[in-house]
Amino acid sequence: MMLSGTFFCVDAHTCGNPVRLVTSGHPLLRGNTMSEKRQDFIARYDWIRQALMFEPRGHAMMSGAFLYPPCTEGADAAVLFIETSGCLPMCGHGTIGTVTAALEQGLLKPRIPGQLLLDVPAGQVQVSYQQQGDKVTAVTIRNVASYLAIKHAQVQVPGLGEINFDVAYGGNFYAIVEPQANFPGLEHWGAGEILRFSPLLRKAANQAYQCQHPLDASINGISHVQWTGKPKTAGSDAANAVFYGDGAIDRSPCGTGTSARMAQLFSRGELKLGDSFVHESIIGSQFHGKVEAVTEIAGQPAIIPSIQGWAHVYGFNQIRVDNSDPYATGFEV
Ligand code: PYC
Repeated sequence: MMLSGTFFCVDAHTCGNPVRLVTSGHPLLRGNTMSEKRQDFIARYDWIRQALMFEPRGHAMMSGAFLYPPCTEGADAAVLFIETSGCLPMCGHGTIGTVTAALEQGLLKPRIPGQLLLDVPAGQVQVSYQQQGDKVTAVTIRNVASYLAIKHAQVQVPGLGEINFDVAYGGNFYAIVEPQANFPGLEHWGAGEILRFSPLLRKAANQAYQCQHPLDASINGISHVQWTGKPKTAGSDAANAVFYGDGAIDRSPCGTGTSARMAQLFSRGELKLGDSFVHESIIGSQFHGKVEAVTEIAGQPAIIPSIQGWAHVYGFNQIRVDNSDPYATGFEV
């Protein structure tokens, strides 16, 4: 059912990628966990996501969140992520932007200053942040357990040929493509190639391989493609470009993508416990990652990664959705 409504939003960006924190118009969601509430939102309220994320109110990269009361004892709040690609189980740049906007606007009151515990659909994340006056200057997320799900996968991509990749989980499942015969490395590609080949690779990968989170069957399928290459910015260890939705390239280095990449590198011994990993986006913005702990998920080796980044609030938006508008739930081109 499609309804009308007015939504107040704090618009921000995390290292260049948008975060629209919706501060009113929250639907009442069924379920005891954020995973259950996410599924209820998808079943009954997806029109809100479509209206606020797609054109003409949003754009291909648009991404946002709603804050909800916590689902577990001890947590400060819960986050529901909305995006052009759907309702993500976890979003790193989204968490950094949500925390920054919510703290600066007085929408979150941490019980312990400088720290937050957040329920998200993929589990729980610990957040620490720094402030200078009223400005939040940095946010660090201790993310959900991240792991290498499929090693040495291979598909034929029309126009490219055979592409080898790994699939890793960092809150979403990523096909991670490293330089190889038919992919010269990100530094040799432009946005045109990423936008052209990513959906083809994702489709072929999802046809050939199945992935499902061992503890939550509602988290499944390869939703994002991560192309890797050499960095351009001083201090970066590596560069990536993450494709999501139908036509988006993350302008940030992607928090869950960076977590997945760290899990992949850890599994090969290229990162060790305590190592840091500075990841650079397609526009040169950086996330500072670290392997915080080694753990396991259902018997599979995994890591707890952290990602640090910053966000800036740039506007306040009152968005009206009216079901007499033929584009009430937006469109994609
Ligand atoms: O930062 O985790 C992230 C993310 C997911 C999709 C876009 N950004």
